[in-house]
Amino acid sequence: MDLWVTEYQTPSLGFSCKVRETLRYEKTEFQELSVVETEQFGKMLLLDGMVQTTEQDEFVYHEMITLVALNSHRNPEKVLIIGGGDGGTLREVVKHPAVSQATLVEIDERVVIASKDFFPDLACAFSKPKAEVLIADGIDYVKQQHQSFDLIIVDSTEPVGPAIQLFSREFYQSVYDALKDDGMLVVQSESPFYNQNVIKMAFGGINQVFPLTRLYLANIPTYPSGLWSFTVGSKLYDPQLPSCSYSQGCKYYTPEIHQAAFQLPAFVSRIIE
Ligand code: AG3
Repeated sequence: MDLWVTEYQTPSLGFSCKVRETLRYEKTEFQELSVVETEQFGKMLLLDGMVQTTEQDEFVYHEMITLVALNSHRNPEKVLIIGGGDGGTLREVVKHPAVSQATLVEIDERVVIASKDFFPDLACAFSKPKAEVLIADGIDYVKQQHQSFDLIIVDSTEPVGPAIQLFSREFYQSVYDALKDDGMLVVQSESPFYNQNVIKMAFGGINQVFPLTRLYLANIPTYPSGLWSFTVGSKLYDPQLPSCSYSQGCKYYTPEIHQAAFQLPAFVSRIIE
């Protein structure tokens, strides 16, 4: 038996991993969810055929989507995570000493359940005292909040299916209103090689709403092209300037990486000009 899983990253490019075992395959109310055990990256979670996380490289994404903002906001006490049902982002947030409460709002409970069943290193966050997990629509949840959070992190899938509105200007405006006066927003904004339109949409939308918008990069081997972008919108603090160097137990993030991540290749700068 030669079993492989392939994500079609573009219509003419596939990323394939040899599979030892299929651990779960289901159609949830919102999407198609699979968990496979790969030879190369350990267990892998896919939603609608797109790699979300793997045991071997999850640390890059989860450290980088959290620590850049957590270490540049002066007092990130209350944090909201939209999506991120696997728990990896939540794990990094609750570890940070400045955080006193982290709320995760995930639309699809089956993702949380898959994580509890197969990814103990991610799901460990759910039971931490600082963590609150809600199964709800993040867009509706954010609309009901007013100046309640220091930091909001959007750990979404690609802008297809339930996630599409998470890349709209209207949503960024509700996030702005849900943040305190010195609040920050971080979103995952896809690959500069294959998803330039998504970067333009995220960066452009955030830039219309927030006084300060910045893009930074990280290397994630299982995501399309391996080069991944994040966009920050900030009301006050410059995300490029860390005020705290917390990086305990990190495998990717360092204070130097924090600075370096904002140095953009010329073709990436041009996308957001
Ligand atoms: N969320 C972003 C995954 C995007 C990957 N895209 C792809 N494979 N085409 C990851 C969730 C991890 N907590």
